[in-house]
Amino acid sequence: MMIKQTLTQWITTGIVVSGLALAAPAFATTDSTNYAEHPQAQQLITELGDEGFDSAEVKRVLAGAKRQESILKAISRPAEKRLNWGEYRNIFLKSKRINQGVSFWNQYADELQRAEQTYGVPAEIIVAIIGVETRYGRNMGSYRVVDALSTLGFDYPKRGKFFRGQLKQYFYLVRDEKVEPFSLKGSYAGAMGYGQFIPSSFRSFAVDFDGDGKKDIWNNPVDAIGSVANYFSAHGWKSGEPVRSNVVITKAAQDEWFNNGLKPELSLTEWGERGISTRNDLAGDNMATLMRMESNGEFHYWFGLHNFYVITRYNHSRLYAMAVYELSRAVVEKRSAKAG
Ligand SMILES: [Ca+2]
Repeated sequence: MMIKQTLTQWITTGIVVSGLALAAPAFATTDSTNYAEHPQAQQLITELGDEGFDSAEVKRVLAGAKRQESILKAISRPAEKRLNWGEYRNIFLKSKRINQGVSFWNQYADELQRAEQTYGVPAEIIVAIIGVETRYGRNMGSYRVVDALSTLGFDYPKRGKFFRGQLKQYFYLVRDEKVEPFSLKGSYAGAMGYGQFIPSSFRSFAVDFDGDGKKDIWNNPVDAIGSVANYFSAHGWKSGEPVRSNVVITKAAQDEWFNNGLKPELSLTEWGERGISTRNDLAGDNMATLMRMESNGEFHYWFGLHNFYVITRYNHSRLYAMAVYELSRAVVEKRSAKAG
């Protein structure tokens, strides 16, 4: 039950800025990039050499990596920054994705139940993550991971350090998993497999959930299910607790109270003292963040609770977490309707 406010009543807040077309950045095209010769590659080569890697092999891989202009374009305009909630929701809450979620759940019902029992993370959240990330494995990305991480590590200064760190993790990953460095595919940001793990997440959270000795999140949905559940467990998912609640605004609210960070910063009792409460039956010591999202010219309000915050640890976006949650509910409802 959400409170709706018309767009015109709120437009003065300046929050409604969507659909702004970004001009395509003019990147130089170079076919002859040799990342092994890049000034910032030397540190990586040295570090990996010091940590026991063969420097000639590291250089061979970097020299084989290709700069991809489309990666630089894609990362500069992520959907989370271009779309409002209504537009974003429309991508992920279509009946096709909901129905495919029911099928995925039914196909892996035993494994999802085992993941729920092992990690305390509900099946529908695992299903929804894999559904939002890759449409249940149908779209896991077609870039070579080594190209994505090298392009962003060496030619995207804004986040180059982060992606060079992921590239380093990738060298460990392919060594540990005994895979050919050029063989793995992923998203433009180097996210891999059913759940789109970046290399550091793979190394920290991927599990061999079917016991065949391999952590295969690329081809094995059972390993992906266990890995997503383990990620959520490690990031503090609290079994049986709610994700969000409705909001009742009884006093004039200050603009800066809305969408003020992802981490719940006040308890429901403290929000109540500000005149913001909920109709849900929740203890006052639940921590909450106050959210306002635009859809079809209306604003929608929710409290994001602890488990909402945990979903944002997978992708630091409230739109993302909201889409995952709503897809999880839609799949539950469709599945029980079909069973009934
Ligand atoms: Ca396995």
